[in-house]
Amino acid sequence: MNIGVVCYPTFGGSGVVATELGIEMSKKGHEIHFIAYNQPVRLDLLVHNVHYHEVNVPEYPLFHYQPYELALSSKLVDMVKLYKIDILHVHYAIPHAYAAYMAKKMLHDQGIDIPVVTTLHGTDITLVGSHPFYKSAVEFSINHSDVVTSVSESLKADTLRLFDIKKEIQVVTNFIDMKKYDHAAEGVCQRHVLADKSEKIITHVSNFRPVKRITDVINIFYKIQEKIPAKLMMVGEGPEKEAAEHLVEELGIADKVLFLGRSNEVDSILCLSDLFLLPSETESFGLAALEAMASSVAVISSNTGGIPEVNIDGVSGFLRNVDDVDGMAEKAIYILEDETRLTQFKKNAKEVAKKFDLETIVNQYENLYTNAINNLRE
Ligand code: GMT
Repeated sequence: MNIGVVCYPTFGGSGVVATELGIEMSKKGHEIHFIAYNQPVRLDLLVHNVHYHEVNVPEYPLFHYQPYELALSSKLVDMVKLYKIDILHVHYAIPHAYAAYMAKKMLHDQGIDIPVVTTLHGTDITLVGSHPFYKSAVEFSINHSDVVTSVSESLKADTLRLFDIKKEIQVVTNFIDMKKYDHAAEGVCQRHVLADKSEKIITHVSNFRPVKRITDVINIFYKIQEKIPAKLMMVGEGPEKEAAEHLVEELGIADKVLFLGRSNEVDSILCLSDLFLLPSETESFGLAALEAMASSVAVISSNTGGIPEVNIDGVSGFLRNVDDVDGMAEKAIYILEDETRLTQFKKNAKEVAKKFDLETIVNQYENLYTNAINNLRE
């Protein structure tokens, strides 16, 4: 198959899922065309059947807002024709599903029919998509996709609750390449680089948006380090970073918190971590938590959205209500204070993560593409 993939090219989870799925599909012999405004961060182009096509939106004085959807839909039409793309898979509904719908209509006028698969990832439904500013267009583009998938049961339920959906939504969960996380076997985890032997390593990875409740991360860690020698690794960049840096100063823990910025070395950081913190306000899935679990890192998280489908309470870690900083800190200390208990939780985390190993999920997407193409040809 020739597959067109539209995604955000940033460090966000939807872009990561889109990129890794595309790469896996290329390993199965499919021709993959990424179409985005930048090269996706996890994309390595040294593969003959993976291509990247950039969407350009030149500035023009009349435009207060650059018409990205228009440029994207034009680019999709051109790429589908030029590379004989059989199917378009768009990740994150806004504005990708809308642009794909427009492209599909334009192509139809030229005698080309192409199916569109839309994968809903999270805030395209919850925080942003259901806002009255966008709702009608998001609802329309979901209902006009040939196939709609969501990354968790919880996100599917949210979509059905927030929109008038006429399409079936298939849950295809996010996935992980377990092989990538076999660090222990490779002996590559360099704990001593970041912390003393006596210190536990706690990690948070995100794009530091308000939804991630970054100050909760700092406050939970503050309580942990009062009881247990520990370091906190803060990985990522975003609007809440400055507030977090100030809080760290105010609490007098600057020597225990490392802001590591955006990193392509997340795997190496997780490899040396003991505990992962994800106290988000809302989270459709929590790919960052799954990556941590695959690295044998126990997770303390909120119990919102799809997180309970990933982090299992009392097994791979613990879940508490959003805002329950004390409860999350208490459970973190409970795990960290006993070496045998910590080892067990870390082991469990990896076991739970195995449920999301990529092979099954990638096959699910492949079948879904084949069916969508066949349905359109019938
Ligand atoms: O929806 C977003 O906030 C953006 C998106 C992203 O691109 O980072 O994150 C969502 O998609 C991820 C991949 O499917 C999920 O793991 C995240 O839980 C989800 N984020 C939220 O729901 C806040």
